[in-house]
Amino acid sequence: AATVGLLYPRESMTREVRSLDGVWMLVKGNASDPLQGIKEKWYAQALRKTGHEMVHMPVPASYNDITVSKELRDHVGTVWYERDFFVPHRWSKEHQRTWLRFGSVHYLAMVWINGQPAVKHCIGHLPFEAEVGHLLKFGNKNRITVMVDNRLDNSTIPQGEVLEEESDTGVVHLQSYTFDFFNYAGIHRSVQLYTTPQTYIRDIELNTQLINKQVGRIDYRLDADLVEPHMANLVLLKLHNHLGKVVVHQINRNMRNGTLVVPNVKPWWPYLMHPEPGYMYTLEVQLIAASGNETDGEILDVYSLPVGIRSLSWDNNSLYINGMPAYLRGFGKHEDSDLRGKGLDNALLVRDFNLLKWVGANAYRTSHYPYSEESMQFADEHGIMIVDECPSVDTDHFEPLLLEQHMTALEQLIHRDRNHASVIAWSIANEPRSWNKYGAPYFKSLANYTKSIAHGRPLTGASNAFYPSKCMMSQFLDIIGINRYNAWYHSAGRTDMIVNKVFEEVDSWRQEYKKPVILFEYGGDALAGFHMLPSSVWSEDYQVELLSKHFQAFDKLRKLNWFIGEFVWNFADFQTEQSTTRAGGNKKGMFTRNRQPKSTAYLLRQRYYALAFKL
Ligand code: GCB
Repeated sequence: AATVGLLYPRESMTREVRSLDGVWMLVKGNASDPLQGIKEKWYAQALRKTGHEMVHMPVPASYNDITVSKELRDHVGTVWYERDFFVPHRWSKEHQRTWLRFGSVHYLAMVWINGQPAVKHCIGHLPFEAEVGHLLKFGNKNRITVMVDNRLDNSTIPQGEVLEEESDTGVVHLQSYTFDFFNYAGIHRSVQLYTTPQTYIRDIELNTQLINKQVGRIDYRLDADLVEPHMANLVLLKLHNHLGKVVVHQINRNMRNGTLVVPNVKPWWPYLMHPEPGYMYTLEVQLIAASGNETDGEILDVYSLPVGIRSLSWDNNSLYINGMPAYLRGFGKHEDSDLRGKGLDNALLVRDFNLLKWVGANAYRTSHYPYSEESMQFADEHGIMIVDECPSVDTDHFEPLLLEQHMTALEQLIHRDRNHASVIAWSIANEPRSWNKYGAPYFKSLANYTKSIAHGRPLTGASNAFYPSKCMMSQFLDIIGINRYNAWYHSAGRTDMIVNKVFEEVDSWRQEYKKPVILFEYGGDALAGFHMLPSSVWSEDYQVELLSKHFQAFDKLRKLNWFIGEFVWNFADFQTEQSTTRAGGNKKGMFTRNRQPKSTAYLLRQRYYALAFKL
C-alpha cells in the first residue's frame, strides 16, 4: 500500500510534539530462539518481570557499541526496548488525535503500548507512525515496548544470511553480509508523540519551478482528513520569506491542489553556485471552518513546511539547476560515529555540514540507505545537493519478494523526501550483482515503477560491473553512476596506473549509454598519522597521491561536458564488520571517524574551491 501521512512532526497552534528520546531499558533476546519474547509475550508486562538482565540504552543510538559486551555488539536476533511515559490530560480532548512516530528503527520493529500492538515496520532508515490515542491512558503512566530484529536474509533490503556455526560453547548464529559497513541496529532516530486535531492536514506534496528569473511557482497537492462535525471548507496558504514576512497568500476552496505564483523569487541554489545558497521559504497551511463566504472562521489545523524554489532538469549530457549545468563536488558518506553507531546525533550532524562547507563540497550521496530527515532539512538550508539512495546494496538473487521490498523501500523514500529542494536524484541501488541474467527484468520493473513516482527527479545508481555492457541496471537510468578503485583493489601501489585507466573506463560507460556520468566512488584507505615516503598503501601520503592522480583524469573528462560529478569514497572513516582487509574499520575517509582532517581533506578543499570558483 502507498505511504500516506508521515509529515515531519512540527509544533503549531494546533499541534503539540513530545519527545520520547532519552535513556530506555533494554533486554537482549535469546540468540538461539529470537522469537522467545513474542511466544512468552514479554510486551504484556514490564520487562523487569521477565527476570532477564536489563541494561540502560540511549535512544536514539545503535545498541551495539554502548556496553562492554561482545555478545550485545555482535548479537544476531531480537532485542527489547522499554520505557514509561506520561501523556497529559488535555490530549484526551474530543476532536484530538495522538500519534506515535519513529524516525527509524533498524531492521524490523514491533511496537506495543501498554501491552497492545501499536505499529510495526521493516527495512530500517525510514519513518513510520500510527495513531495511538485508543491505547493511551491520559493523565497517567504508560509503557512502550519495542522489539527490534537485526537479522538480514535473502528477501531483506539489504540482503544477508544468518549462519549456524560451532563455537567452544556450542552452536552460535552469525550474520553474514557482503557490504562492508557494520550492521548497526536499534532505535536509530527520534521517537515522538504528537497531536493533531481530528480534522487535520495529513499530507502535502510540492513541486517547484522557476518560470523566469523573477517569478517562481509552487504547485501543491493537499491531503486533509476532514471529519464531521469539524469540517474545514477552506484552506489558507501563506508563503513566508526567511524573515517571516508573508510574500504570497491564497485562499483555496477546492481543498486539494493549486498553484502559488511567487514574484521577486529568491531561488534555491547549491552551495557556492550563488552568494545566497539554500534559500528557504516557509509554506504555512491552515485548515479553516468558515461560514458562508467569510474567510475568517475557526482555524482547525496549521502546518508549516520549509520550501526551496528551484527548477531541476536533465538531458543526455547534464543536470541543470535553475537552467544552469551543475558539476557535483561530492562525497559518499555514512551515518556512523563512535559509540552512537548509526544513531542520530545533532553534534555530529552540525559538524558534518560545517566540514562539507569547509571543504567546498556541494553534494553527497546517501550511501547506502536513506539518511535522517534532519540531515535532509540541513541539506536544503545549506545548499547541499543530495543523491538520495535507497537501502539496496550488493543485491543478488533477484526474487519477486525482494523486488516487492525494493519497490516499497523506494516508494517510502520518495514519499518522505519528495519535497526537499536538495534532492536532485534517486539512486535505486549500489553495486547490484547485476551481471546475473535475472538482473535485467528485475531492474526494468524497478526502474519503470520508480519513474512513475519519481516526482521530477532523474534515476541513478552506482554500478561496479567490470564492463559497461555487463551491467543490467544502467540501461534504465537517466544518470550513469560508477564505482572504481584503481590503484587500490586493482594494481595496489601503482599510482602510475590511474590517469589513463580512469579516463578510459569512464569514457567507455559514456560510449555505451550516452548519458551523463558520475564517478560515485574512488579512493583508498589511509591510517590517520601514518606516513611513508615514498608513498605506500595505507599511508596518508599514498591517499594524497591517489586522489591527485584521479583529479588529473577528472580534468580531462570535464572537458567532455557529460562528466558531471566526482564523489570521493568516503567523507569519514567508518565502522565495518571485523575482517583482515579492514583496519579497525574502513579508513577511506578524508576525515577520521571523529571528524578531524587527514592530509587529503586539505587537498580536496583546494580542488573543490578551485572548481567552484573556476580557478
Ligand atoms: C564499494 C562499496 C562501499 C565500500 C567500498 C570499499 O564499492 O560500494 O560500500 O565501502 O567499496 O571501501 O570497499
